[in-house]
Amino acid sequence: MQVVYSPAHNLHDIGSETIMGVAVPANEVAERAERIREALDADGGFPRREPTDHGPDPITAVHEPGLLRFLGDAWAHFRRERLTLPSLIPESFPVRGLLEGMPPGPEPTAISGRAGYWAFDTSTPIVAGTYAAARASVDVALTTVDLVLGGEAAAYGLCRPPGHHAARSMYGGYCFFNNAAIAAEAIGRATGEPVAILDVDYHHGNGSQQIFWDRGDVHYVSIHADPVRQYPYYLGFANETGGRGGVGANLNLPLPAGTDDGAYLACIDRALDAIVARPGSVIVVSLGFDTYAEDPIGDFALSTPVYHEIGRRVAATGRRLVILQEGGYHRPTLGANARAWLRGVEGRPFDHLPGAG
Ligand code: Q9C
Ligand code: ZN
Repeated sequence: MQVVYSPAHNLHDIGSETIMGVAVPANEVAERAERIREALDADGGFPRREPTDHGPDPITAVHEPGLLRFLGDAWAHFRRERLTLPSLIPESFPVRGLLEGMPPGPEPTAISGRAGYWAFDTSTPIVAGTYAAARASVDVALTTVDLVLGGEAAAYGLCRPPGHHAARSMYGGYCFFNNAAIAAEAIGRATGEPVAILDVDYHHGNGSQQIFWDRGDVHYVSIHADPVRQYPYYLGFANETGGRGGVGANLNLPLPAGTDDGAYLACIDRALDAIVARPGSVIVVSLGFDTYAEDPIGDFALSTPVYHEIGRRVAATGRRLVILQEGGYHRPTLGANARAWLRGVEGRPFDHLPGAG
């Protein structure tokens, strides 16, 4: 299987994030993508290429142009205002209660206010190279789409930063542009067919859900930690099934803490049954390994071998697969887990790497 990877992800080089206002070592770090790249290179069965530049139009096909403008300009603006802070993190947000009963105002002119206007959390720092890395991550996704529309049965885009928390007009959750949504939109436009997104990151992909909420031509199906106990908290419940033209085209399958291989596989079968019940020939997979037992921010209990079986079952739908990396933060096992998943897709045997997973 071909792999698309860009070294530009390294430009999004963040040392810390904040958890409830306190600086802690970042989870979403460059080492994640490097570990996966190294494991796939070592396998020998994953030829790798760099992305081609697809320009801004596929981004504004799903995102508000103001978000693209903000992210493109945020670091330069930040440097003009506050030269001493290591990264741009907002501290004030136009939340529901602040604006209640009143019309929203304009985008502020100060950088802190601008960041709060476009962000929804404080765990997504912007640094000097964030925009270049986020743009390259989109190009990775779109180049993966090109491979599949060009005839590959499946291809893998090693996207970093991830994307599924980014909504039409909002970044956050370590995500800036929604790579999977941009890919799904591009596939729909190129093929004229409905597209499915299967989101198996540990977290609900609130951004992907929001972008396609009203649309029946993109079917969003997500398996994730129940938002009553886990980020992103305010979306991802089972009763969210889509609005207007998208009624019935959104399926959330929230799961409890401790979910193990068997329970997860049963849920995968439900998700795949829902996907194949609708027309379409391509599935965009939002692939996260934060479902792994040892993930530092997740509470599921999946093993490395089950990723091979999940990949096998997803491929058994017979649909073409655009597989895009989202989260997963247990760095020592990311390579083995990605390799297992992708080998499962290809029907190659699982083979356990000593000392990993
Ligand atoms: N206690 C993805 O997996 N909150 N994003 C972290 C940790 C943000 C996860 C809090 C989690 C975002 C793509
Ligand atoms: Zn996640």
